[in-house]
Amino acid sequence: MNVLLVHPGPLMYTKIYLRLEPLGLEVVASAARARGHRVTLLDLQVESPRDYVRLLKEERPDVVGFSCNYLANVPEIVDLAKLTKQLLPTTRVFVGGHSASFVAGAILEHGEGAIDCVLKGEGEPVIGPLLEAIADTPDDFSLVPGAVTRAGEGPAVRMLEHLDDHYPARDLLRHRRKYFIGVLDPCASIEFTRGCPWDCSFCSAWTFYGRSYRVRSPEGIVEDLSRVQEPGVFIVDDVAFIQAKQGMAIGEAVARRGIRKQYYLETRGDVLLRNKDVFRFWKTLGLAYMFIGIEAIDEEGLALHRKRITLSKNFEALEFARSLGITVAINLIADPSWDRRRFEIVRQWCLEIPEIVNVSVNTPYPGTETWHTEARRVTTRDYRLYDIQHAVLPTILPLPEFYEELVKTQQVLNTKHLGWTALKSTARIAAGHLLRGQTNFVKMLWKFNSVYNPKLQLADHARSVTYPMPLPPDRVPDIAPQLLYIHRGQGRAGRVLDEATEQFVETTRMRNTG
Ligand code: B12
Ligand code: SF4
Repeated sequence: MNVLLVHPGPLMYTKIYLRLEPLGLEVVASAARARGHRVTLLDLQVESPRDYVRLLKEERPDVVGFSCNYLANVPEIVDLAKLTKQLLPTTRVFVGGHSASFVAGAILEHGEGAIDCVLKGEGEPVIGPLLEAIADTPDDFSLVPGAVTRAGEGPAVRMLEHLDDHYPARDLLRHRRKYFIGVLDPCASIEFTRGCPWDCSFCSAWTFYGRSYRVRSPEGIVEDLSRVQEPGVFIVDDVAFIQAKQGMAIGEAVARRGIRKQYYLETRGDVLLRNKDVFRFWKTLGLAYMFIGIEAIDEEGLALHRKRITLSKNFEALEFARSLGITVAINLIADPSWDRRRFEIVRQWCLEIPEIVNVSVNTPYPGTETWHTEARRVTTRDYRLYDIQHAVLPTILPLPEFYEELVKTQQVLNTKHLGWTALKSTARIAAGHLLRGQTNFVKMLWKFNSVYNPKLQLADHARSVTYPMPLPPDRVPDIAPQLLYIHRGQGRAGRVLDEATEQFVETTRMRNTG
């Protein structure tokens, strides 16, 4: 079959700091190709809706599949699906990905018949069966695992058996030089592990994968890395190097193969402290950037997000990360309960530390525990505002003041790490990029004020809402994980962790529970 896979356009975040290849779609494309299908891939982060229409007319695909990892992209995807059916009425349209899995029924409703199916869960094991079902019985996908149609839900989602089975189809992207993160310009993405064994209340990474944790083999990873052309590599794992043994094994395989890249990764403070040798080793292999989800600078905030880590451990982790001599970025979650004083305290703290501080807004997402506890308080049902840059819960400060304070706090990052200050300290790197025709990093330095603007953020709340997001049916006082999971939780059996690491996860998990 002739298949077109599409990643939707950028959200606020990707307009400045980074833009990454749609890795999920690339592995789905790879699995479809392995079954003999012809695949075209379009990334609307770097191409325009006009390119999409042109491709539809040129390719006349039998099937169009959209990737919906981000809730904020739902309206855009629904509109594109409707446009697709207008132009090519017999083309089958489906949607997959992280967020689509949690709001499958609503997406079908919004589509009013333009979306034939939402495919829940991991795409690799089911894309083949779906395409074959479309070829055989174009109006009935009811036997495809994870398929949700207006007629009902198919058999349970299927989990990929071996992460090494599909290498991302990186060759399908036409503008690979547009992907970057900070000075890693251009930058590719790679996955070492999948899933997270923790269960933070604001996060849906664990509910999607049923708290499983799977690893790729060092050989598979090295093979994948050796195919990457870009000098920068973003490791997309939720928490990198949870298991020291695996981190070391991958590192040794990379060193043996003589691969030299610059890496970005994200991890937890306690994992960093537990596996210091792994991170030191990776520094020698090219680890350049690290992101730590600190989330709060007080114990109360950490408990609220059920982060299972103490403040002192987080600060110790920051000290260690600094000692590695790499660029460290951290995230803090701004709560709608913050008043001016609280913002000021956080701002001062951000100014005092050398790290890049990213401030996001506490947002209950479908698929998280907070969605079930907080959803009735939401002030908007506009999907587009669920991008962790807008307030969707009632704020203590009047909303215009909340945004003023938020952007003022985010401005610290702009002052410290963007604009001329950044150019001075990275002049040689920037000049090198420009000589090679790479402009993403340099352009990023002056974009902050055009994207982060309290007035624009406030105005976003006044837009009319064509597709209102549904709320959960009833308040559930005790949310059983089974109600949240997309892939069924299999307990320890679903986690490839040695005994000591499993214990470490459980100890940190139990900390802070009442
Ligand atoms: C890497 C990553 C990013 C990258 C973006 C990469 C990209 N271009 O897509 C960056 C760093 C830019 C990013 C940014 C953001 N992210 Co992010 N990100 C992730 C992360 C850690 C991994 C995604 C990944 O690449 N996984 C590996 C690939 C192989 O898996 P995958 O993409 O999920 O694809 C699989 C399935 O979803 C499915 N699938 C996907 N697409 C399709 C399509 C079809 C047709 C089918 C059948 C199946 C299918 O099959 C794939 C293979 O199994 C996830 C967490 C997670 N564990 O999923 C968060 C996550 C997706 N991000 C999240 C958020 C909130 C954001 C931000 C809004 C804010 C932020 N600061 O993080 C921004 C906005 C980004 C934007 N669109 O502009 C949330 C999503 C919340 C939500 N419900 O919307 C997640 C779940 C993190 C979390 N713990 O809450 N992110
Ligand atoms: S440790 Fe990170 S990825 Fe894992 S559940 Fe918590 S926030 Fe999500």
